[in-house]
Amino acid sequence: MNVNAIREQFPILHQHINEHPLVYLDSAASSQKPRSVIDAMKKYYESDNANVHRGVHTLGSRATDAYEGAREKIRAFLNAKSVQEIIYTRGTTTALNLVAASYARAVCGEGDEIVITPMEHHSNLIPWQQAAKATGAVLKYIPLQADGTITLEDAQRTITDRTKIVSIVHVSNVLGVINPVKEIAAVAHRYGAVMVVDGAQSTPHMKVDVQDLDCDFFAFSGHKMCGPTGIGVLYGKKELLEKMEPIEFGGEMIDFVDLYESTWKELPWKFEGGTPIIAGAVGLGAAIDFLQEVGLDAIEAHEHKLASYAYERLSAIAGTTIYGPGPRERAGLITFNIEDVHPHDVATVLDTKGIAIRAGHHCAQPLMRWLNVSATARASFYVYNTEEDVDRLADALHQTKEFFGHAIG
Ligand code: 7TS
Repeated sequence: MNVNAIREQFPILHQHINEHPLVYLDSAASSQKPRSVIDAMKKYYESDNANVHRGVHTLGSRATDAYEGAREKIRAFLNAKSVQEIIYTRGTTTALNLVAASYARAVCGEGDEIVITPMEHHSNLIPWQQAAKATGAVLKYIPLQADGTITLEDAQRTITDRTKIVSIVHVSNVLGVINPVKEIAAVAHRYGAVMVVDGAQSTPHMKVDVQDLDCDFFAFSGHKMCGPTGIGVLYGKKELLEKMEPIEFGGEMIDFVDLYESTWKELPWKFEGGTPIIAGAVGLGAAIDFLQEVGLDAIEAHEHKLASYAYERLSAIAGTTIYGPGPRERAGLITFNIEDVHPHDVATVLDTKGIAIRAGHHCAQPLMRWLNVSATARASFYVYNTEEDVDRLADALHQTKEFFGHAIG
């Protein structure tokens, strides 16, 4: 993988921030976009823009072809059986809310169980809290080990024949933990439960095969994988989606409407009420082309190397705590704190040196409480980052520590 050639394709990276060359280490929040994605969206607006699924005019069919063509790219990317299993959403949050609002409310009753973990992003936690409150179901947690991982044994102990839904993050946005979702799906299925996977942090960084995982639902966001904001996907097994009711009603999703009754279009459109995010779908299709050209295996290996190097350099800074498992078992991000320096101060000082990291609770407040912190700093890596970026981060952290050390002392 030629990182310099890849960097050339990302216009945003070639600028100075606060008089330093930009080092972007916040891709877990949102990734940057290659020129091919920006150009595909520009071309769509400049030459093909129209509404989809209605016009008989040429632009209408071009827009429909672009929108549906991107769906086929997504199907192939995930190795789903059918494009009917690919529902466009606004992102992971909307995708998970759809499952919680439609599927969970239909299948859960008093005393049934929904199983998640304490490492979930709020997007894979609050929708289940709400569904549990609405149905009388019980929300149960697979406990975390000391290093933030979960074990299959604990999953087996937590999932029972009252469990209707298991919903787990594939890769944690805080701990970098990669969860054994395929094995947990097998346990869920043994008890007749469905397996939902939050793939927001895995899909951009590793090969995902929904048939191999045998998950029932899988959610992800375009903007974390070189695509635009405002577009994401819910994959669902056709037999489940067919039984589910839409949660949004209106144009685009109907078959026949009468004064008191209406019927829905077939999959996937019954879940896509209203004029969809057409340019977003086009951009996501271009992002998938880009990722496949580089190769997901190469991307994963590159990030693993960077994260391992960052782990080594950051562990060498006295007073630094790194959260989550060791470098061998983690994805491409490092969440950490420096003793006696608030993570917001760390991020602010780093910004003065042109380095963008995230600080805060990372939309995982229960996990912050488990870690016994109110916030952390996080550096996350992607296809365009280099070892030099890691060096800049580590050097800047040394300086931050000295700066605050002197200030406190
Ligand atoms: N699930 C996980 C694991 C995530 O990391 C995120 C976003 C979401 C769900 C929600 O995705 P959205 O596209 O619907 O917002 N995570 C982060 C983050 O770590 N920093 O900013 C956003």
